[in-house]
Amino acid sequence: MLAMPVSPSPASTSSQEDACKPPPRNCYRLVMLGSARVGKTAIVARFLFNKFEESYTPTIEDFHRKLYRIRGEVHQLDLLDTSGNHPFPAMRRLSFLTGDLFVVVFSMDCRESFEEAIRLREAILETKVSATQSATKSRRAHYSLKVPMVIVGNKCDKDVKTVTVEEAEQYCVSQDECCIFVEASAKRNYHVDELFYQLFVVAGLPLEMAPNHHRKVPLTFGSPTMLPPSQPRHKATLSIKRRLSDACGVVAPNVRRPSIRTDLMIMRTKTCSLAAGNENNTPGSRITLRTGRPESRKACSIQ
Ligand SMILES: Nc1nc2c(ncn2[C@@H]2O[C@H](COP(=O)(O)OP(=O)(O)OP(=O)(O)O)[C@@H](O)[C@H]2O)c(=O)[nH]1
Ligand SMILES: [Mg+2]
Repeated sequence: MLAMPVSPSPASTSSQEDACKPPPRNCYRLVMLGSARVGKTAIVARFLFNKFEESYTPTIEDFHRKLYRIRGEVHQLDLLDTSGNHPFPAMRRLSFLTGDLFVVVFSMDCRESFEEAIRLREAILETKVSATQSATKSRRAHYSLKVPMVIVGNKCDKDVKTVTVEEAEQYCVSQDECCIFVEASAKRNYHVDELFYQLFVVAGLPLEMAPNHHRKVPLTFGSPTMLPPSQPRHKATLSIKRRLSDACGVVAPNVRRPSIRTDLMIMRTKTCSLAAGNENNTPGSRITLRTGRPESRKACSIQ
């Protein structure tokens, strides 16, 4: 996110993959957070593979990548699926700082997980603000951040619910316009596409990235991570519907998680860029950092 370009992580190696390399400004990291067993991994599995597993396998940390070609440009979405047990607090903090977009999940039948989702949102914002204050070496500035975030009430297929849609919605409304609530069920495939669509809307990212808005490219298409060639320039004059149908995406296979060292570099770049208050009004820019005085407001952007 944020104004300073961050190089895509060195997960791709071959020259064919290099041909599909997105410019740094088109690389985004989405972090899945929430209590254990609320359905984070199930939501990711629906989003990437349209699959659902009844059995439960606790996650330690999983990393996925999806590549898109949208209106001639390559975009890269990295997904970090975290553990609800957060065995490594330092890793969790790193995920707050390297994340551009967040999906914070709770289960509609578990009140404690809703309270944890609220704590997580607060922790993400506090961590980003305090890292920014350290970078500027200023404790006086009052920062408020807008971070694209969907709070998901998963397992809405369950008969017994201990959290109401109204209170979850009310909480998000009390935050800012970049925080929205979506009720979903990974099991029934209810609103899973919708929650990602809403997230891309508030983040200002291309809406073609949402599951139903691009063509899925089969892995058998040449090199596994090879996206079809971009369309000729004159396609820009085509109707929106036609251009949307030209968007395509593929889940990159066998992607390694970037090293912690790379993450630390990404974190430093993003924090410094937030602290610099670098202005960038490109579409796709929604992460904002505001100082207390309106006249000195600066915007930071997803790059
Ligand atoms: N009824 C119902 N069950 C679900 C739903 N989503 C996930 N589950 C089940 O809930 C259990 C936990 O799902 P996971 O996706 O593994 O949960 P998680 O949040 O990733 O858990 P950790 O990795 O431990 O943090 C699994 O048995 C899933 O099958 C849902 O929408 N409805
Ligand atoms: Mg999991």
